[in-house]
Order: sequence, then structure tokens, then C-alpha cells
Amino acid sequence: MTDNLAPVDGELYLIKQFYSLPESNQLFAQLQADLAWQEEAIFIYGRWVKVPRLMCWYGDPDACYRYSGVNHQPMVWTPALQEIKEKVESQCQYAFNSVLANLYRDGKDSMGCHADDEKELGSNPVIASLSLGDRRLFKLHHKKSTEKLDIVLGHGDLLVMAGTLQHHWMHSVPKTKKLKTPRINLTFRKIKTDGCSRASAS
Ligand SMILES: O=C(O)CCC(=O)C(=O)O
Ligand SMILES: [Mn+2]
Repeated sequence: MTDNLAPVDGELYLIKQFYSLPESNQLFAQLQADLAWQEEAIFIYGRWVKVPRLMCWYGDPDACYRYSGVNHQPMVWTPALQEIKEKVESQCQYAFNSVLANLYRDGKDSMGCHADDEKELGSNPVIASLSLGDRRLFKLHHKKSTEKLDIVLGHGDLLVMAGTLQHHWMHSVPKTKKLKTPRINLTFRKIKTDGCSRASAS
């Protein structure tokens, strides 16, 4: 792995150009065309609000996951996702059972500030995040000290979050006024397989 970019309280590794430019171009085109991108909506403050990006969830049949307030059953791995998963697993020496795919159509699409700290991810999750397409800013801030960390994620880069990072840091992909072409992000995760039964009981 590379150096740990997190100054304290967790692990954050950036592998630039995990995929080469030609490979990244090919994967971007294939995933944009083949994945079952969906527009989600969440119910907040008494009304339905569209999530500002497209999403879909793939994985092993029992890797059920709750996001946007709804339980999601995984779709079956596509050959491209399966192949990427295996390369990412070999880099991380860690077995994933699912992937959340996000498509940011332009600079107005974004991901709000959050930590990936859902119970079904376990205590110190390893999350491997592959970026394809236009580069976007990935912002982190420490929950207590508010220390900030800005990372630019480019075409073919792999970011790995591990250790106690999700306990202590929040992250986001903010909107930008800069002209942006689409970006795909894949976050490989290991979901505890009783995830949805627990989530739906709460
Ligand atoms: O798009 C990204 O780089 C971040 C995605 C993310 O944080 C997530 O899916 O939880
Ligand atoms: Mn996240």
C-alpha cells in the first residue's frame, strides 16, 4: 500500500491510476452503459427529495443494504464489476461482497457529508473506492478537531478507507460550479449478511 494520508484516527490510502488510462476509459464506458442506474428519492421534512446522483447496488445475494432510507437487494454482479472486484480484493487483501455504484452526472450532482458507519458494515470497515471519469474533490473532516483533508479523485484512482477512519472522520463529494462531465464511483464493501433484517427491525 501507499502512505497513510490520514494524519490521525484511521487509515486512508490513495493508489493513483490503479487502472491505466485506456483501461479506465473502457471501464467507464462499459459501466455507464451497462449498470442499472436509478434515481432514488428520500423522504425528509415531509416531502420526497431526489438524491442528487444516480445509484445502484450489486453484490452477493445475501448482501442486503439500507441506503436512502430503503432496504436494497443487490443485483447480480456483472462480469465487469466481478473483474474489478477481484483486482481490488487482490490490492487490499480483503474480501468484499458488494459494491455501491454512484454516477455524478455533472457538477450539480454530489454526496453529502457522512461516515460509512452503518451497523451492517461492522466496526472498522475496509471500503475501497474506485473513481472513473471526471475528477472530483473528496473532502474529509475530523469530527472532533474539524481538521480538514481535501483529496482530488481522478480517472482510475483507488482510495481505500480502513481502520477507525469511519469513527472519527466524515467525508463528502461537494457540488461544484466548475464544468464537470460524468463521474462514476464504485465503493466496494463487506456487508454483514444479516444487515437488512436488522435494519428493517429498527
Ligand atoms: O463518490 C465518492 O467518491 C464517495 C462515495 C461515498 O462516499 C459513498 O458511496 O459512501
Ligand atoms: Mn461514503
